[in-house]
Amino acid sequence: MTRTLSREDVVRLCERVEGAQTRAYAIPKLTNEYPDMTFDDGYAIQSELRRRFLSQGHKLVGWKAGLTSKAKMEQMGVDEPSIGFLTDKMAHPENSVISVAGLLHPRVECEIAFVTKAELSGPGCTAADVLEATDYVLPAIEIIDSRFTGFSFDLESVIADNGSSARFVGGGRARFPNDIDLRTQGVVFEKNGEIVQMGASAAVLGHPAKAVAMLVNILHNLGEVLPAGSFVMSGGITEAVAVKPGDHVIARYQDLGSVSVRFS
Ligand code: 0L1
Ligand code: MG
Repeated sequence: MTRTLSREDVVRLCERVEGAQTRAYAIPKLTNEYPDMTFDDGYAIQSELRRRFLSQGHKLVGWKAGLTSKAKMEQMGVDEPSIGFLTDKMAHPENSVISVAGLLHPRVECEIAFVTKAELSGPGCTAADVLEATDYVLPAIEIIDSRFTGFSFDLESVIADNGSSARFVGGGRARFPNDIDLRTQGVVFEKNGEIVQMGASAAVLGHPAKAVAMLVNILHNLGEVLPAGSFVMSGGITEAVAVKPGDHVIARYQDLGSVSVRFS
Protein backbone atom coordinates (compact mmCIF):
# COMPACT_ATOMS: atom_id res chain seq x y z
CA MET A 1 0.00 0.00 0.00
CA THR A 2 1.56 3.31 -1.10
CA ARG A 3 -0.27 6.38 0.10
CA THR A 4 0.95 9.95 -0.23
CA LEU A 5 -2.20 11.89 0.71
CA SER A 6 -3.13 12.87 4.25
CA ARG A 7 -6.64 12.09 5.52
CA GLU A 8 -7.47 15.82 5.13
CA ASP A 9 -6.37 15.74 1.47
CA VAL A 10 -8.44 12.60 0.83
CA VAL A 11 -11.55 14.24 2.28
CA ARG A 12 -10.95 17.50 0.39
CA LEU A 13 -10.41 15.72 -2.94
CA CYS A 14 -13.43 13.49 -2.31
CA GLU A 15 -15.58 16.58 -1.77
CA ARG A 16 -14.26 17.92 -5.09
CA VAL A 17 -15.17 14.70 -6.93
CA GLU A 18 -18.55 14.43 -5.18
CA GLY A 19 -19.44 18.00 -6.20
CA ALA A 20 -18.47 17.31 -9.83
CA GLN A 21 -20.50 14.07 -9.89
CA THR A 22 -23.63 15.32 -8.20
CA ARG A 23 -23.75 18.80 -9.79
CA ALA A 24 -22.28 17.80 -13.20
CA TYR A 25 -19.39 20.21 -13.56
CA ALA A 26 -15.91 19.46 -14.83
CA ILE A 27 -12.84 19.58 -12.59
CA PRO A 28 -9.13 19.36 -13.48
CA LYS A 29 -7.58 15.95 -13.00
CA LEU A 30 -6.49 15.54 -9.39
CA THR A 31 -2.85 14.83 -10.25
CA ASN A 32 -2.43 18.42 -11.50
CA GLU A 33 -2.37 19.46 -7.85
CA TYR A 34 -0.99 16.17 -6.46
CA PRO A 35 1.45 14.78 -9.06
CA ASP A 36 2.71 12.12 -6.63
CA MET A 37 -0.77 10.72 -6.03
CA THR A 38 -0.83 6.90 -6.28
CA PHE A 39 -3.49 4.32 -7.22
CA ASP A 40 -3.87 3.64 -3.47
CA ASP A 41 -4.59 7.34 -2.92
CA GLY A 42 -7.18 7.13 -5.71
CA TYR A 43 -8.86 4.18 -3.98
CA ALA A 44 -8.78 6.02 -0.63
CA ILE A 45 -10.74 8.87 -2.27
CA GLN A 46 -13.11 6.39 -3.95
CA SER A 47 -13.72 4.61 -0.60
CA GLU A 48 -14.50 7.93 1.07
CA LEU A 49 -16.95 8.71 -1.77
CA ARG A 50 -18.64 5.32 -1.24
CA ARG A 51 -18.84 5.96 2.52
CA ARG A 52 -20.51 9.33 1.89
CA PHE A 53 -23.03 8.03 -0.65
CA LEU A 54 -23.99 5.12 1.63
CA SER A 55 -24.39 7.49 4.57
CA GLN A 56 -26.78 9.53 2.36
CA GLY A 57 -28.96 6.41 1.90
CA HIS A 58 -27.64 5.06 -1.40
CA LYS A 59 -27.47 1.24 -1.44
CA LEU A 60 -24.37 -0.58 -2.64
CA VAL A 61 -25.54 -3.08 -5.29
CA GLY A 62 -22.26 -4.19 -6.77
CA TRP A 63 -19.03 -3.26 -8.52
CA LYS A 64 -17.62 -2.65 -11.96
CA ALA A 65 -14.32 -3.47 -13.57
CA GLY A 66 -13.12 -0.76 -15.93
CA LEU A 67 -10.47 -0.35 -18.59
CA THR A 68 -10.40 -4.13 -19.02
CA SER A 69 -10.06 -4.37 -22.80
CA LYS A 70 -6.95 -3.69 -24.83
CA ALA A 71 -9.04 -1.36 -27.04
CA LYS A 72 -10.12 0.60 -23.99
CA MET A 73 -6.66 0.76 -22.45
CA GLU A 74 -5.29 2.06 -25.77
CA GLN A 75 -8.18 4.52 -26.14
CA MET A 76 -7.43 5.92 -22.67
CA GLY A 77 -3.63 5.60 -22.77
CA VAL A 78 -3.39 3.49 -19.60
CA ASP A 79 -1.99 0.03 -18.96
CA GLU A 80 -3.94 -1.16 -15.89
CA PRO A 81 -7.61 -1.94 -15.21
CA SER A 82 -9.51 -0.32 -12.33
CA ILE A 83 -12.63 -0.95 -10.24
CA GLY A 84 -15.52 1.20 -9.04
CA PHE A 85 -18.66 0.73 -6.94
CA LEU A 86 -22.29 0.66 -8.15
CA THR A 87 -25.30 1.92 -6.21
CA ASP A 88 -29.06 1.66 -6.62
CA LYS A 89 -29.16 5.32 -7.69
CA MET A 90 -27.11 4.47 -10.80
CA ALA A 91 -29.42 1.63 -11.91
CA HIS A 92 -32.00 2.21 -14.66
CA PRO A 93 -34.56 -0.17 -16.17
CA GLU A 94 -34.11 -1.78 -19.60
CA ASN A 95 -35.15 0.54 -22.47
CA SER A 96 -35.75 3.44 -20.08
CA VAL A 97 -34.99 7.05 -20.89
CA ILE A 98 -31.92 8.49 -19.19
CA SER A 99 -31.53 12.25 -19.01
CA VAL A 100 -28.05 13.44 -19.92
CA ALA A 101 -28.70 16.74 -18.13
CA GLY A 102 -26.92 15.46 -15.03
CA LEU A 103 -23.92 14.15 -16.99
CA LEU A 104 -20.87 15.83 -18.54
CA HIS A 105 -19.40 13.53 -21.21
CA PRO A 106 -21.79 10.54 -21.36
CA ARG A 107 -20.45 7.52 -23.24
CA VAL A 108 -21.89 4.05 -23.51
CA GLU A 109 -20.28 0.61 -23.28
CA CYS A 110 -21.73 -2.87 -23.76
CA GLU A 111 -20.69 -5.30 -21.05
CA ILE A 112 -21.48 -8.69 -19.55
CA ALA A 113 -22.77 -8.50 -15.98
CA PHE A 114 -22.39 -11.27 -13.40
CA VAL A 115 -24.81 -11.81 -10.49
CA THR A 116 -23.21 -13.80 -7.69
CA LYS A 117 -24.73 -16.45 -5.42
CA ALA A 118 -21.78 -16.92 -3.04
CA GLU A 119 -19.26 -14.61 -1.42
CA LEU A 120 -15.98 -14.15 -3.29
CA SER A 121 -12.78 -12.99 -1.67
CA GLY A 122 -9.13 -12.50 -2.56
CA PRO A 123 -6.24 -12.83 -2.69
CA GLY A 124 -5.79 -15.34 -5.47
CA CYS A 125 -9.39 -15.33 -6.71
CA THR A 126 -9.49 -16.98 -10.16
CA ALA A 127 -11.88 -16.99 -13.12
CA ALA A 128 -12.89 -20.55 -12.11
CA ASP A 129 -13.80 -19.30 -8.60
CA VAL A 130 -15.91 -16.56 -10.19
CA LEU A 131 -17.78 -18.97 -12.47
CA GLU A 132 -18.45 -21.27 -9.52
CA ALA A 133 -19.89 -18.38 -7.48
CA THR A 134 -21.95 -16.94 -10.34
CA ASP A 135 -25.72 -17.36 -10.25
CA TYR A 136 -26.31 -15.98 -13.77
CA VAL A 137 -24.92 -13.57 -16.34
CA LEU A 138 -26.84 -10.97 -18.32
CA PRO A 139 -26.13 -8.24 -20.85
CA ALA A 140 -25.64 -4.71 -19.54
CA ILE A 141 -25.01 -1.23 -20.81
CA GLU A 142 -22.81 1.06 -18.78
CA ILE A 143 -23.04 4.83 -19.15
CA ILE A 144 -19.72 6.27 -18.06
CA ASP A 145 -19.08 9.95 -17.44
CA SER A 146 -15.62 11.27 -16.77
CA ARG A 147 -15.79 14.36 -14.61
CA PHE A 148 -12.40 15.69 -15.72
CA THR A 149 -11.99 18.80 -17.87
CA GLY A 150 -11.42 18.11 -21.55
CA PHE A 151 -11.20 14.35 -20.98
CA SER A 152 -7.74 14.88 -19.61
CA PHE A 153 -7.14 12.26 -16.94
CA ASP A 154 -4.90 9.51 -15.69
CA LEU A 155 -5.67 6.28 -13.86
CA GLU A 156 -5.11 7.78 -10.38
CA SER A 157 -7.74 10.45 -11.07
CA VAL A 158 -10.14 7.99 -12.75
CA ILE A 159 -9.98 5.67 -9.73
CA ALA A 160 -10.79 8.60 -7.42
CA ASP A 161 -13.73 9.44 -9.74
CA ASN A 162 -15.10 5.92 -9.15
CA GLY A 163 -13.94 4.68 -12.55
CA SER A 164 -16.19 7.24 -14.30
CA SER A 165 -19.27 5.28 -13.08
CA ALA A 166 -22.53 7.10 -13.74
CA ARG A 167 -25.49 4.88 -14.79
CA PHE A 168 -26.10 1.28 -15.80
CA VAL A 169 -28.84 -0.83 -17.33
CA GLY A 170 -29.20 -4.62 -17.18
CA GLY A 171 -31.57 -6.52 -19.41
CA GLY A 172 -31.76 -9.13 -22.13
CA ARG A 173 -31.78 -12.80 -21.26
CA ALA A 174 -30.14 -14.07 -18.08
CA ARG A 175 -28.19 -17.32 -18.59
CA PHE A 176 -26.31 -19.74 -16.37
CA PRO A 177 -22.61 -19.17 -16.97
CA ASN A 178 -21.94 -22.77 -17.95
CA ASP A 179 -24.69 -22.79 -20.59
CA ILE A 180 -22.89 -20.40 -22.94
CA ASP A 181 -19.33 -19.76 -24.05
CA LEU A 182 -18.61 -16.59 -22.13
CA ARG A 183 -15.23 -16.18 -23.83
CA THR A 184 -16.51 -15.90 -27.41
CA GLN A 185 -19.77 -14.05 -26.79
CA GLY A 186 -20.29 -11.77 -29.79
CA VAL A 187 -21.93 -8.36 -29.47
CA VAL A 188 -23.17 -5.88 -32.05
CA PHE A 189 -23.71 -2.35 -30.76
CA GLU A 190 -26.10 0.00 -32.60
CA LYS A 191 -26.71 3.70 -32.13
CA ASN A 192 -29.81 5.14 -33.82
CA GLY A 193 -30.08 2.04 -36.01
CA GLU A 194 -26.45 2.13 -37.22
CA ILE A 195 -23.86 -0.43 -36.18
CA VAL A 196 -21.15 1.56 -34.40
CA GLN A 197 -19.14 -1.18 -32.63
CA MET A 198 -18.72 -4.95 -32.78
CA GLY A 199 -16.72 -7.21 -30.53
CA ALA A 200 -16.30 -10.47 -28.71
CA SER A 201 -16.16 -10.93 -24.95
CA ALA A 202 -12.59 -12.27 -25.11
CA ALA A 203 -11.63 -8.60 -25.52
CA VAL A 204 -12.18 -8.35 -21.75
CA LEU A 205 -8.87 -9.69 -20.41
CA GLY A 206 -9.31 -12.88 -22.50
CA HIS A 207 -12.46 -13.88 -20.55
CA PRO A 208 -14.84 -11.58 -18.60
CA ALA A 209 -14.67 -13.86 -15.53
CA LYS A 210 -10.97 -12.93 -15.31
CA ALA A 211 -11.97 -9.29 -14.96
CA VAL A 212 -14.32 -10.18 -12.09
CA ALA A 213 -11.52 -12.20 -10.42
CA MET A 214 -9.21 -9.22 -10.78
CA LEU A 215 -11.89 -7.00 -9.24
CA VAL A 216 -12.21 -9.37 -6.25
CA ASN A 217 -8.44 -9.29 -5.75
CA ILE A 218 -8.41 -5.48 -5.83
CA LEU A 219 -11.30 -5.50 -3.34
CA HIS A 220 -9.14 -7.66 -1.06
CA ASN A 221 -6.44 -4.95 -1.16
CA LEU A 222 -9.15 -2.50 -0.05
CA GLY A 223 -10.10 -4.81 2.83
CA GLU A 224 -13.39 -5.83 1.18
CA VAL A 225 -15.06 -9.00 -0.12
CA LEU A 226 -17.67 -9.37 -2.85
CA PRO A 227 -20.88 -10.47 -1.11
CA ALA A 228 -23.34 -12.99 -2.57
CA GLY A 229 -26.03 -11.22 -4.60
CA SER A 230 -23.65 -8.65 -6.08
CA PHE A 231 -24.17 -7.23 -9.58
CA VAL A 232 -20.77 -6.97 -11.26
CA MET A 233 -20.06 -5.41 -14.63
CA SER A 234 -16.99 -6.99 -16.16
CA GLY A 235 -15.84 -4.16 -18.46
CA GLY A 236 -16.51 -2.71 -21.90
CA ILE A 237 -16.11 -5.17 -24.78
CA THR A 238 -15.59 -2.37 -27.31
CA GLU A 239 -14.69 1.32 -27.27
CA ALA A 240 -17.04 3.72 -25.48
CA VAL A 241 -19.51 5.55 -27.75
CA ALA A 242 -20.57 9.15 -27.02
CA VAL A 243 -24.32 9.82 -26.70
CA LYS A 244 -26.53 12.93 -26.69
CA PRO A 245 -30.22 13.68 -26.14
CA GLY A 246 -32.41 11.83 -28.65
CA ASP A 247 -30.01 8.90 -29.10
CA HIS A 248 -31.13 5.28 -28.76
CA VAL A 249 -28.59 2.49 -28.30
CA ILE A 250 -29.02 -1.26 -28.35
CA ALA A 251 -26.44 -3.96 -27.66
CA ARG A 252 -27.32 -7.32 -29.26
CA TYR A 253 -25.53 -10.35 -27.80
CA GLN A 254 -25.08 -13.73 -29.44
CA ASP A 255 -26.67 -15.76 -26.60
CA LEU A 256 -27.88 -13.16 -24.11
CA GLY A 257 -30.55 -11.26 -26.03
CA SER A 258 -30.33 -7.49 -26.20
CA VAL A 259 -30.34 -4.51 -23.90
CA SER A 260 -31.22 -0.97 -24.88
CA VAL A 261 -31.54 2.53 -23.51
CA ARG A 262 -32.66 5.95 -24.75
CA PHE A 263 -31.29 9.38 -23.91
CA SER A 264 -33.10 12.67 -23.46
O1 0L1 B 1 -15.79 1.45 -17.44
C1 0L1 B 1 -14.66 1.79 -17.79
O2 0L1 B 1 -14.02 1.18 -18.66
C2 0L1 B 1 -14.00 2.94 -17.07
C3 0L1 B 1 -13.53 4.00 -17.99
C4 0L1 B 1 -12.75 5.07 -17.23
C5 0L1 B 1 -12.20 6.10 -18.13
C6 0L1 B 1 -13.23 6.82 -18.95
O3 0L1 B 1 -13.94 7.67 -18.42
O4 0L1 B 1 -13.35 6.53 -20.12
MG1 MG C 1 -17.32 0.05 -18.25
